[in-house]
Amino acid sequence: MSESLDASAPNADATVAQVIDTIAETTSDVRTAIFTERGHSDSVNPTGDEQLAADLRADEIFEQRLLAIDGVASYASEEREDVTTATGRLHVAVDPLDGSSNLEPNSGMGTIFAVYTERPPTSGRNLVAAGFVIYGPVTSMLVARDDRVREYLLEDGEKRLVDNEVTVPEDPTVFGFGGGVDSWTDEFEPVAEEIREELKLRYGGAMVADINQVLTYGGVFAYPALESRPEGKLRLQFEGHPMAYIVESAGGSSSNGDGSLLSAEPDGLHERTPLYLGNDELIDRIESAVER
Ligand code: AHM
Ligand code: MG
Repeated sequence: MSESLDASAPNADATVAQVIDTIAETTSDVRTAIFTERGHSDSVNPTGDEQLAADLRADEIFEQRLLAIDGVASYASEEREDVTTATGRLHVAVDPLDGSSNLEPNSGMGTIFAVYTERPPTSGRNLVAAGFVIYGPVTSMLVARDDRVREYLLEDGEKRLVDNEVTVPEDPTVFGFGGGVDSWTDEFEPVAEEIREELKLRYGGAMVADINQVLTYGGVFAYPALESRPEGKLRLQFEGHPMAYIVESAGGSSSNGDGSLLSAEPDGLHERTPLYLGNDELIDRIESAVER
């Protein structure tokens, strides 16, 4: 499922490795930003969410560190309108601080990253690697590359491998659905209700942590199309594609309600999408119910 790298790009593999190691190293600075930048900013991001000082700081840190890598041709972020370009072959898209509304209640947050062979906005089929970091009780990192997902614990920027092949467990246990029951559509509500009766609720307000529940215990995470917002809340390029790449690489499925999220091509960099991620059987059931 991952695209093979262009033979004319001999440094691409090395660049991917450098991106992953750089993100691992940068997490210490992001942890510091979470500790020191506790306030609001007076700006909103391109999708209209209020930006916290920590969102802006994390974005600056990743832009600076990732564009310093020779092979990185551009940096795109959920927190900035335009793609910043440099020279190189690979393109990195980042959600610098996912779940930042959890900053105040001191709950889980993370960083999501995606490495593309084309400059965003682009299809998920152009991904060559994706991953996320969780700033939880410990800092952990999941990396999907070459059809395999690996999990690391991070200490002082160093990666320690703890799982060489993360797979979605066969028997699903947990579900987490965003958006609020009152705002669900007539198509989603009945299948959501069925699943609610079968599985145990795990929803924390940061998809990095909620997707990691699914990877750990099996189940489903969804931020569906809403009555008031048919396009959903989460962003295809920064959240949908990388999470779909990770979950599919771990043997699960993804959908936007109309097929794999990886096949979805955004018209704009900050386009939103409904998203459904988890065990195949659950995603099939949801997709049949909500099909657009
Ligand atoms: P962010 O990237 O701006 O922090 O927002 C994304 C987060 C996701 O991690 C999470 O699943 C969702 O927003 C939670 O939204 P809600 O507060 O509506 O439950
Ligand atoms: Mg996010």
